[in-house]
Amino acid sequence: MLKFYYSGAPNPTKVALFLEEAGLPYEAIPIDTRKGDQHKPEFLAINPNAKVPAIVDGDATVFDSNAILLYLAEKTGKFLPPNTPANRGELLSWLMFVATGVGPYSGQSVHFRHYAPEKLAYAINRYTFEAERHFGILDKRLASKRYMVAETYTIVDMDVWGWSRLIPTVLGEEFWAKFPNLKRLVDEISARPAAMRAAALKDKHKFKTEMDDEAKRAMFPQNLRLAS
Ligand SMILES: N[C@@H](CCC(=O)N[C@@H](CS)C(=O)NCC(=O)O)C(=O)O
Repeated sequence: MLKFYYSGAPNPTKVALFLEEAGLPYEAIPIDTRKGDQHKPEFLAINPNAKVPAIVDGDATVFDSNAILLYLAEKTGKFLPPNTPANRGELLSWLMFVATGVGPYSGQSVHFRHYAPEKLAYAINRYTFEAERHFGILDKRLASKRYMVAETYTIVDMDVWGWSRLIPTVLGEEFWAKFPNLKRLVDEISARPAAMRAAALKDKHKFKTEMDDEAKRAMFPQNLRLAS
């Protein structure tokens, strides 16, 4: 059975959404990143980048949420737009846009707003500005389209859902008012039974919630260099 290495964070949750939507049987294996599971040799053999999500599907090992979404969609033939070069181009463009823009800027915005030891105005401004700009581009796209690519619900919508549903944490609750079209898509997907199951997956395991010294060492290893 497909092994899914996960935590309750946004990147694993979008893969959980695909697995639930597609009805693929899988074994969910918790990686508690606040306890440092991501750095264990057995997990590094699966994802040398020490992050979740990752999957092992027979002899295929895939890491990085966007790569996994594309791999699973192509393998199953599900949640892809009609197979034309134009749709394929759009699919790849928006997947890469989320992978290289929405995800990293949102992650850094969360880091500097909520976890950095100092409230650095420059960093907070830089990353909230860029995260907001990226969500604005998604919102504009969705002003004239029900879904991100073609006329159907695809892996790009799942990808967008992963981080967008956390806009209150990334930017602040008040920001929803700026992205009404994106909110419409997020609300539509969040109401799907598969999305509810994906979001609830984190409750199947007791993940550590404290951001104590052990968690900071595991998740922010750059601090060790500062301390030495
Ligand atoms: N580009 C990767 C990013 C993965 C990533 O940053 N995962 C986070 C959870 S959303 C993680 O594992 N954090 C633990 C850590 O950084 O130690 C993807 O899209 O899968």
